[in-house]
Amino acid sequence: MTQTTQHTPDTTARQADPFPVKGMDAVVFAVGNAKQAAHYYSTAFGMRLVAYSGPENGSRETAAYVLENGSARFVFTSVIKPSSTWGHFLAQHVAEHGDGVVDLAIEVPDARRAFAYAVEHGARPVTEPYEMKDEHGTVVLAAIATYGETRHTLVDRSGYDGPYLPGYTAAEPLVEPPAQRTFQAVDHCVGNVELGRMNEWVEFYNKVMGFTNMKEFVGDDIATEYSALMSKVVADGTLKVKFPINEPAIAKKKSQIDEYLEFYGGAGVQHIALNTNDIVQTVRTMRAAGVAFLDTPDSYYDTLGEWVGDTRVPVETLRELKILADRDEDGYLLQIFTKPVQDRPTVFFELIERHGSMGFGKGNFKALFEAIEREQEKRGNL
Ligand code: TYF
Ligand code: FE
Repeated sequence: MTQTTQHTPDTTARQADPFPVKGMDAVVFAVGNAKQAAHYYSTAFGMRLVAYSGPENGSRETAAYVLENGSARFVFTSVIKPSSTWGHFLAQHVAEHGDGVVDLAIEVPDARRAFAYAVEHGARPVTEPYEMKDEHGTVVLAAIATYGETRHTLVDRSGYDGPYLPGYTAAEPLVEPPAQRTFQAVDHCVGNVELGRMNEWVEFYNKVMGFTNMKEFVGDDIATEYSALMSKVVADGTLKVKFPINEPAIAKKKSQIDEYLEFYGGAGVQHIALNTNDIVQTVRTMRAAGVAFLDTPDSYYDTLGEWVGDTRVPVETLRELKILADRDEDGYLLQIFTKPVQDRPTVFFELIERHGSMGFGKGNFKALFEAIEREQEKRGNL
């Protein structure tokens, strides 16, 4: 196997971080119907609406709903009537890609410096640094392009204490949030890129953001044997922002990455992983609310105990809920994947409960990719 089991970044000089980040600021989705998306992520994912922008508070072109769960922040935005460049971009994005992620916004201590560094190191500028102000203070924003039509907005909100950004007003949760929080942070955000372009995008993050490679990856041999994809992970020096990048591999079957690229209409965000402290309760809550997760065969659980050892959750509970488990020298993790959350076989979510392990579940890649292939087959795309 080309996968190694060390998860510390390959960095030698950690003292002078050229591109300091505070963490993910928001995952911004462009969707056909943000009002209904806000409802789904409230009722099915247990998130809470905290801010809103729309015609009622002066935004006549777009509506946007900001939902949070711990430090995880999702923004769902729709076009009401396009007039500006942004409105036309959103309308075209939804037409071409369906519901998807337009922006993986990163919180930084200094957006001007981050933008300048990124552009000097080869990033394509999307939006020059600018300030937004209201009675809550000032936010500095800038944006650079990444794979496909996705962007990274760089956000300095240290001088701001409003509910999200100027232009947004505070909002109340749409429904009573679940008794126990379903998840509390974004663990990683995965991009799918075109065949042969993974290394380019890994180098992009190396150069533009000073991100380093984590040592977990899916290499050539695994790719041709069963995964039909190659994958590498880049992360900032503190591992707060982790971006795996996948590309399709030529294998016996049509790659799940090719299926994504075909239906998304190019490169884009494939999945968002969410940290939970109690994956069992979260999966129960989300399943009860109608969220569909990938299935795992019983045979996986018949042998799981032999290699994964003891985990917080008995194997029989993992089997009941189809939760996957993996262990490395740092500890273990529990994870599960939703099916795609829109009609196109594109964006999905992962729930991950980490106990020491900083990996991505490489011990599950075979079972996981077989489960994804069963779904591809049902869709007639294998
Ligand atoms: O983020 C990861 O690397 C894991 C595994 O299409 C994974 O969640 C990798 C590729 C993929 C689905 C999951
Ligand atoms: Fe993942």
